[in-house]
Amino acid sequence: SQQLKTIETCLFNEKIKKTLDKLGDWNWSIFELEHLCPGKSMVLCAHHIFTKLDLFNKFRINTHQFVSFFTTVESSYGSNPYHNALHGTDVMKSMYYWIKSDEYTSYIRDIDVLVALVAACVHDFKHPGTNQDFHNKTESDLALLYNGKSVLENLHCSEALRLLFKSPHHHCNLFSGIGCKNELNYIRECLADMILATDMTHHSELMKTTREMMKRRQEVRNGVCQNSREIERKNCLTIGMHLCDLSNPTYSWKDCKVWTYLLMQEWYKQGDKEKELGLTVSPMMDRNNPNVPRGQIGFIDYIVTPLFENWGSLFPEADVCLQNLKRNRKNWEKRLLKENTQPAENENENENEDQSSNEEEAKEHVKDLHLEKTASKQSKA
Ligand code: 8BR
Ligand code: ZN
Ligand code: ZN
Repeated sequence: SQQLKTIETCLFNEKIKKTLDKLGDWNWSIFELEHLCPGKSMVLCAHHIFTKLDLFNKFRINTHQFVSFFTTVESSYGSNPYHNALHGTDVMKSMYYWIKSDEYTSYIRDIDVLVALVAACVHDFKHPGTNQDFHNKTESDLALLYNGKSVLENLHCSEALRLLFKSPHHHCNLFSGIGCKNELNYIRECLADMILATDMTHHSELMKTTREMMKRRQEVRNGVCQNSREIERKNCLTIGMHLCDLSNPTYSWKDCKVWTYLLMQEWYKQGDKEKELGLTVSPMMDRNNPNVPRGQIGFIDYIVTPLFENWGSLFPEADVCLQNLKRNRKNWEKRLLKENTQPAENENENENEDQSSNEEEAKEHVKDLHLEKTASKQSKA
């Protein structure tokens, strides 16, 4: 098929090959790949990872269905500044980092590896660009459909399952090589559990489960109880997924800034809608009253650091994440100080180079996303 040929051409490109070769590093940047092949990062990353992990053979995955599935997910994800296919791909590449850890994979089975990668890709599929709170307070169809609970995550999951199992002629059924009914039911269940776990309202519950895992592991080490790996399988998957979703502050400073900038663009758009509707503007979403460094420091201190510290006591591969997190927190702190010492009217004059280059870069990226949209429209026409 044409889609397959396009992918193969990309995979022969030396620059793309070189970039993909480093995909397993925590500090690897998805933006670099996206610049080389706009709108194709997801299918290329998935192809690279599935090949490395021998998933095509292990699960008898048909290449055409593989390409159809990931190409369709990528082109129909939605073109939000933040919640778009690139974020899905980014979460998959972070999931791959944990899957490369022997300690992590000792808790899960081969089928879980496959499901975790797919779940990461689709975990924000068809995101409307506004958060759950917005849907509930505007009594949107989505809020009514899902009774105000995990409305976005239910949408992501339902749309993904529909694409996988209900697309005409099983066109996108990545799992068509799996004959066993039980195994297929397990896949569906596991996909749903992982995607629904990305709802932030489950955060404290997942933190509690992490602490229980830490305690049980200590007990296993002390010989007090039996090896608990089977009990921990689901926990590793759901917590791992939630952690990958919240990884931005643990990346390189450059990527951390770009992702934050993109999230803010999306939040300000929601803020604008709230103003239009005469609603109270949600915290952090008012473009006339930005509070980014303080918001990020709060997010790092209360959410991301505790999560990664606990996770790090289970998986030593988290060291690099914790180091980045510390540095990034310092950088936000510097910005906060600067904002507080500089009078607002001087803001533009004294704009540091760092900030403006960050925004330029992010804008450049947003442009790419629009290109991708037109490109996929053209290819459909
Ligand atoms: P989703 O990707 O499913 O939206 O989950 C991530 C959530 O974490 C965001 O919606 C947001 O509420 C919060 N968050 C904050 Br605060 N800062 C973030 C950042 N820099 N990157 C990602 N998420 C962030
Ligand atoms: Zn989400
Ligand atoms: Zn997400």
